[in-house]
Amino acid sequence: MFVDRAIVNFVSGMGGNGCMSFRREKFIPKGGPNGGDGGDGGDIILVSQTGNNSLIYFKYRNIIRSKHGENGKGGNKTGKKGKDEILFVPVGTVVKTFPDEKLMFDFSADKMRFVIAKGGQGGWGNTHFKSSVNQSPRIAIKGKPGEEIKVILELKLIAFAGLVGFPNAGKSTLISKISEAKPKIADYPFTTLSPNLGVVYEGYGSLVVADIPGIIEGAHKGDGMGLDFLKHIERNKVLVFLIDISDCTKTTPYETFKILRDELKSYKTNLLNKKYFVVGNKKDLVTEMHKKEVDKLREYCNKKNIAYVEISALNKDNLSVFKKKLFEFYNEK
Ligand SMILES: Nc1nc2c(ncn2[C@@H]2O[C@H](COP(=O)(O)OP(=O)(O)OP(=O)(O)O)[C@@H](O)[C@H]2O)c(=O)[nH]1
Ligand SMILES: [Mg+2]
Repeated sequence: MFVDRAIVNFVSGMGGNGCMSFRREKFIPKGGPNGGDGGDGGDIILVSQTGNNSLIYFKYRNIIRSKHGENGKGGNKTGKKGKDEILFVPVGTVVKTFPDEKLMFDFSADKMRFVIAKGGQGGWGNTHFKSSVNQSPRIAIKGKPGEEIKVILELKLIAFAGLVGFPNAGKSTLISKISEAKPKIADYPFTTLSPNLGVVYEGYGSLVVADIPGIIEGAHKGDGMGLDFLKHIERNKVLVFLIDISDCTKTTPYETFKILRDELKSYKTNLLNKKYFVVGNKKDLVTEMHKKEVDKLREYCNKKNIAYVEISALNKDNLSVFKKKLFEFYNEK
């Protein structure tokens, strides 16, 4: 199950009490104070981790606690510090206050640490209070309580791959077949008006794919859906050029691919430096008449060493090969 929001109470451990004690040994009639300090309570620390894609761990835990510190003991023994509770969250998690949703922390990269609740301080034992005027202090301090905080953990999805294609190419159909996403699908252009995200699983791995509104010639000047979707593409690591290979009415599949590349280039040249591969969709509809045009796109990709996969999103044909390719890119460093 994919979980992108959880409300959690964190309660860190109390500090241990300071100890009141005096040395009592044979031949030492008036031993001084020797009560040790209490140990601090354990902290609760969140750490971001790539490869972790869900907040499911937090979903059914209403309260998460760390351990209390141990009390100080005689013989100047300091109590043991309570064990820290270290919890992993996906990169892209934000911590917000409850209930007013103010941003507290943004895990924007791997291995970031945030102490969400600090353990209570251990109390001083009576040794600490010894002074020239008070040789035998009969005072020790109790450990401080830990912190208690209720927050919202939310996962901002950062899509690994973006589906780039003309309107009607089948982008929404594809994402609906490889993930739980349920975007609107229809036989007319500009069905998708804002990006849909879907999580794709393979074995133990998972990644996020974005279904982006269709791109047309002139998109970089604001035509069609305008520039909004191009902004989304900028955050994707890999671009998937999805091309309807059954459609040669206005442009051939090869020309379609070229127009898409040109649009990205006109928007921002560095978009062309992103890793990408090409997917020919609607192979079930390719007629004898257009086969040659499909060959042209495939041969071009082969020649240029661009990975090319042919699928029918609607019939789920060859989707396992498509997913495999996605994860190949994902696992590349
Ligand atoms: N025969 C066939 N039809 C498909 C295939 N994939 C998608 N379609 C159909 O193509 C039409 C457009 O599909 P969508 O998934 O809405 O296309 P889109 O790329 O998301 O379109 P926009 O959101 O408008 O950019 C729908 O009628 C789909 O049923 C396929 O592999 N084969
Ligand atoms: Mg769509």
